[in-house]
Amino acid sequence: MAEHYFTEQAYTDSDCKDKIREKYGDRANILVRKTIRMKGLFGLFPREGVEMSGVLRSEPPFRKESRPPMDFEMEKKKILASVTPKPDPTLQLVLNEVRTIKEQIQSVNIAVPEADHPSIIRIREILNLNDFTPNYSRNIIDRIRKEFSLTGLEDFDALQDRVVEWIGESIQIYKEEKNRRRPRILTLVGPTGVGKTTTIAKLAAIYGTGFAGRPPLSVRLVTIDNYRIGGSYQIEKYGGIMEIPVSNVKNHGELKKLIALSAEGTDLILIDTIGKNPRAAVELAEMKQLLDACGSSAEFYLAVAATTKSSDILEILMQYELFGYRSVIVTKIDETIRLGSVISALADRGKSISFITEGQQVPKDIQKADVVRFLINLEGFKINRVKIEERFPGKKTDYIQWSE
Ligand SMILES: Nc1nc2c(ncn2[C@@H]2O[C@H](COP(=O)(O)OP(=O)(O)OP(=O)(O)O)[C@@H](O)[C@H]2O)c(=O)[nH]1
Ligand SMILES: [Mg+2]
Repeated sequence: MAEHYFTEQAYTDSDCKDKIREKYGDRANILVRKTIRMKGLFGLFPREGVEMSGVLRSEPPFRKESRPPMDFEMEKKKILASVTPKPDPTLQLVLNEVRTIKEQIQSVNIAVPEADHPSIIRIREILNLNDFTPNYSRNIIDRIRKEFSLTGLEDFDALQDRVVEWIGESIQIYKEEKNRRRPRILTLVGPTGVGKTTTIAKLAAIYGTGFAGRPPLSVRLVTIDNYRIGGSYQIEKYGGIMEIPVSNVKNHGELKKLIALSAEGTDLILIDTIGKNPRAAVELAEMKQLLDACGSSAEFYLAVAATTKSSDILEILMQYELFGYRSVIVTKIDETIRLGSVISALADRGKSISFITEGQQVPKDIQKADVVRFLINLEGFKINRVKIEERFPGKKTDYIQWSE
């Protein structure tokens, strides 16, 4: 947009403004006003006057329909004349002033990033060390900026205690709902190799064998793994050792029949499924169709390995949504020191955690999910265990609650 500059002088402000309006109409934008000495009558008796300078906004573009015929050569000349600097010293001065004003306006509009306090830098480093997602870390840092004063930031221990607390608050623990229906049906779904079968075996041992002084429940194991050679072998072996019956079903009808037959005398049916690539949407839908035979009271849990990177976890959480899973079982916690990715991904999607598994041993390496367990595993923070145990008291309840 071509711009012109103007400078006008008069004895008074209003005269000067009138002059400008008369000459340039609404296009004039006065930017600078100066008091000057003006020559009086016959060049004698100088008196005070004003000088106003500014820019002329270019004419509003013509609307297409009302555009008058134009002499393009004339227009071109006019535009060229308007952009060619004139060797006028006053104009040069005005130009300089306009430039200064422009710079001032820009410096106000562009937010200069404030230098971070060393405590904030340190917290950011610790969050990175734990593989928290950039989005999760940004939220924490924003919250620090909002809630901590400069003096507050000086006390690093207090700051990190607070950050650990916020992380703890972002971990949702699954609240077991009391279930009167028997048999209770628990189905584990999830990607390949995350530890579904091992987890099913751990749960079967805990509930079905009177583990840790618990009265044994009547448990039945079910596998739908007929596609892979030896697919059902692993779970059948576990069942054999624990003396827990294992059924191998091939389709929707067989599963439905089995559940109907177990209606009497069975407390818990644990269903092991086949690991699926979360991108294999058709296969997931077929498996879902088979598992629909469990009925609407069946509880689905999604197993996710703690070693998975956060963007993959987000995709898994989404692709398995069709199973309507209640909660997530985080497996292989023992295989990573960076729990940030799983914490951030689950927090991002608002998913709760029901169990964690922390090793290959059946049934020892499974725990009911607990915030403290995640927090004490964080790297780089000095964890005040007494404080966090007070803040996040783990429920010392049974793994699965049964109402009497
Ligand atoms: N370190 C560690 N290894 C585990 C854990 N849970 C399972 N594993 C191991 O992970 C491997 C795969 O476990 P599976 O239980 O067969 O996994 P899956 O999800 O049933 O696998 P698919 O049926 O092939 O999808 C085995 O070697 C298990 O011993 C755990 O919590 N920690
Ligand atoms: Mg398996």
